[in-house]
Amino acid sequence: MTKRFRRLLALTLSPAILAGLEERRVGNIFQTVATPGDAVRQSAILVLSIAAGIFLVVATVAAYAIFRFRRRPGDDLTEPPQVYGSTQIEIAWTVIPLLIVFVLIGVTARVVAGVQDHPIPKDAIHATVVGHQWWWEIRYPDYGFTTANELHVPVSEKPGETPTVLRLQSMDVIHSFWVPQLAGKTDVIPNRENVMWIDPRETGIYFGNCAEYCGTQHAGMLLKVIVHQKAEFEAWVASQQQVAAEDASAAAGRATFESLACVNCHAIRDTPAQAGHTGRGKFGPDLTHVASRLTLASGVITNTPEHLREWIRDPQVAKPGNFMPAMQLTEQQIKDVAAYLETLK
Ligand code: HEC
Ligand SMILES: [Cu+2]
Repeated sequence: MTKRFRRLLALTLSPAILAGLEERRVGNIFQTVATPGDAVRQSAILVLSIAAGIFLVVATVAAYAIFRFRRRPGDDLTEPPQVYGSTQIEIAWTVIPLLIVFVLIGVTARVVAGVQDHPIPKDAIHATVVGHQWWWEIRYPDYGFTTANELHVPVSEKPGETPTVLRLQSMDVIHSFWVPQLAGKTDVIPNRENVMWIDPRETGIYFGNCAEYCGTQHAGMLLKVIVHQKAEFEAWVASQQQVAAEDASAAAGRATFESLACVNCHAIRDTPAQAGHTGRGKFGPDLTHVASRLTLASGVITNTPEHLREWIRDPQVAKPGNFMPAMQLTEQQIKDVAAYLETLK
């Protein structure tokens, strides 16, 4: 089975079917572990049950009619009597669906308002998630660092205890932020900031996707939410706030990186490759701690030394159409630059 097909399955099927395939939490909207996700699950179940009820009634009546009034041998084949107009039936099939629709509107509006107006405690964590074609920039304004594609948050033992508030922005086209086990989709729209929040109650890694078609690599715009115990989250924040210690063996790679156009698109904090006011170093993911990430290229490849070298050699192989060009480096340059990036833990 191809990786992409498996990914698609993982997003649509239940974990039982997938158990042998992938050791990870799949994006199943029926296994929610956060307050907004729970609300979405409950309303989804209500809508599904109403739809199932309607289906049962219609299918039963149709099956009865088909069976009861089927053609039998010896039937005379002229048209049967035609009956026109019944005020009662017409009122019934107008009023009943209207009532059902109003119930659904009411329930949905209540869920949306409940999630939107939920009080957010003062010590909530704040992150800004910026959709780019085709990766996620993740800024922690209160902590002063930027990362990519993997959103780290603390666990909430009690509902809403330490929620993370997400400010969603787009650099280019419309994207949509969706982590099915945590919350409903929220669109990520240029020139607008949508706000949502999550309060996962179980530690672990939750998978998400861009859920609004945004171009060639839309399906390669995966994201992970990594939920830590509180102390672990604080340790992660502290390590991201530091910069990696300079490593003498990486000097050649660092010099190569800084001499190439890499720095026009990528920032590395506290080095000459710092993000500039002109937008320099902001087009691609911040690489200050690139070696600490689980994946590269928005979940498309795992972060191994070999994948990193292949990525630098030609990013178009793993993720065709993405906006990082093959930089035509020599094998030695690739080795050096990759070795340098590997030190950025
Ligand atoms: C024209 C801008 C541009 C240049 C120049 C560029 N990159 Fe990139 N790079 C990107 C973009 C955009 C991405 C994100 C691709 C995606 O996931 O769709 C990326 C992704 C990466 C990643 C993966 C980061 C992650 O966390 O997923 C690495 C590593 C990387 N680039 C290294 C380099 C190196 C090394 C150079 C120089 C040899 C370089 N880049 C040159 C734009 C650029
Ligand atoms: Cu998309």
